[in-house]
Amino acid sequence: MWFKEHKKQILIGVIAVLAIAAALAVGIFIGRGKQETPNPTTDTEAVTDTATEEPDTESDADVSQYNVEIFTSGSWDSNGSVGATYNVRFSNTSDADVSAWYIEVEVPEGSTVADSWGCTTEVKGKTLTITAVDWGAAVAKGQTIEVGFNMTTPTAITPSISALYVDGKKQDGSAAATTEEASTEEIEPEERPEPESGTPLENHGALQVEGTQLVDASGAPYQLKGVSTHGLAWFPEYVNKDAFQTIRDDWGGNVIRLAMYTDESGGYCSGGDKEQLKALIDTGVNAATELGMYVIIDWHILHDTDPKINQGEAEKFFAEMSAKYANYDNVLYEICNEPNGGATWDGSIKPYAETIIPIIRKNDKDAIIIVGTPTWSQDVDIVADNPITGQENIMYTVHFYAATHTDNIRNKVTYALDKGLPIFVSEFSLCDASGNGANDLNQAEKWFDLINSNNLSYCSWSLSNKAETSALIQSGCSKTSGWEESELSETGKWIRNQIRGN
Ligand code: DCB
Repeated sequence: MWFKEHKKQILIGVIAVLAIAAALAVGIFIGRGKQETPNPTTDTEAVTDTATEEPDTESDADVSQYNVEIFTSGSWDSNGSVGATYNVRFSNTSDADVSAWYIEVEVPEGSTVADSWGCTTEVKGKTLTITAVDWGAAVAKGQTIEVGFNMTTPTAITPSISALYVDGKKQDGSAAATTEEASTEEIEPEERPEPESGTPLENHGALQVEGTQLVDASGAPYQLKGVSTHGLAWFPEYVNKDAFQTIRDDWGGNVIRLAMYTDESGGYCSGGDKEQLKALIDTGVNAATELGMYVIIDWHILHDTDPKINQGEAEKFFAEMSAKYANYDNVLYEICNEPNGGATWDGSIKPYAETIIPIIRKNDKDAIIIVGTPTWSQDVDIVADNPITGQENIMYTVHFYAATHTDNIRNKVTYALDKGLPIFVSEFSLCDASGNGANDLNQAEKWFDLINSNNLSYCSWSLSNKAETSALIQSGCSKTSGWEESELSETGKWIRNQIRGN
């Protein structure tokens, strides 16, 4: 990445090149080394990682810089394993305040964290993610903060920091490498198949967001109505053109959402076959395109509660998708299905979105990008108080399961719309939040009053015959397209009527 900027700078002028050369010469790009433990009473070595942002080559010689180190301050034997207290010291030597930061540290498999202060921790495989929270998260310029935790490891370790993220931006040398890897200049944009004439896409073209409203190429309000697949890895047979055509012609739908789980079994980041999953997306995108339907590529986080947990993979994935489908006016990107657990808007989701959006924008200047919201995509009120700024064509998800989510979530939607937040109902069903249990059609009606009176777009969960209430196809029916009404579940019949406007 910085190499490209070099090239650009060379074109811009010798002075800028000299400035960068000077900056690199003093080592501001990346420094990494060891230093003495800051606590003389400890017996373990301290490791310092210095990570700096790229020099700001555009305006002045303003160089942001952070210094992060991790060191132990005491260890003990813990039934043959090693327990230790770890401190993470973050110095904000940049000239701007920091509001969120986290680091990744390589640890041996089987490491467990007992308690922490000023941060939360999560061990996944060999990666320990330490996220500053509460008093640890905001670090004013010039300030140093120390957070800590106790961890048990199978063997004694000298921890070292592999990545630093500040306000959603990766800061260390590997960041350049990751971005370089995620660079998609060698990906040829796929040629878009011509949609049939008279299709939704032919009639409405590239969509945009105006205020809270989705509008078509002519600026007229437009509502997307359709279905979401179940997990692509679990129900790949429904990703076919005939199925989508049934949704278009028999149901009156104009959008299909392709749900790709990231962390459940067979997920993109949890052992799933990446090439196979991308091939399914390609099948789905091209089928929808030939039918002139809109299609959402959904990075379906769920078990991985916080989008930043698999952020590195998401960066590469969306770089690749947006390069490949740059010529497709009908592709929408949904970048994090349902953040939950401890994932907050300010601390995780917004910084994540502010990283992913520019990656997509690099290839696709105006695609609709749909951003998940806290608490399984329910807290649109929180987002409305602090939306992403400086970006166009961004929408935010509200998801509901009518037997669980009622007035209080609808009130959030009304509040958010009043504040000007564009909302997309990219997933919902009529039953409870597990995707199962009895439907509450009374609550579902209330939801659709709200949806239709505000012209909100929606996708119903899910196009599958799984033996659960939210599946649109009866579990006894194995047809993967061309369903008779009698082959639809109670949910399927109700949703079909809704989309048809009956
Ligand atoms: C969402 C998820 C979606 C999930 C449905 C129903 O989760 F985005 O992935 O789908 O809503 O729960 C279910 C499938 C099951 C599958 C399971 C995998 O229907 O067949 O086995 O995913 O985990 C929500 C939505 C809301 C809430 C909780 C969940 N909530 N959740 O409000 O508590 O925990 O899955």
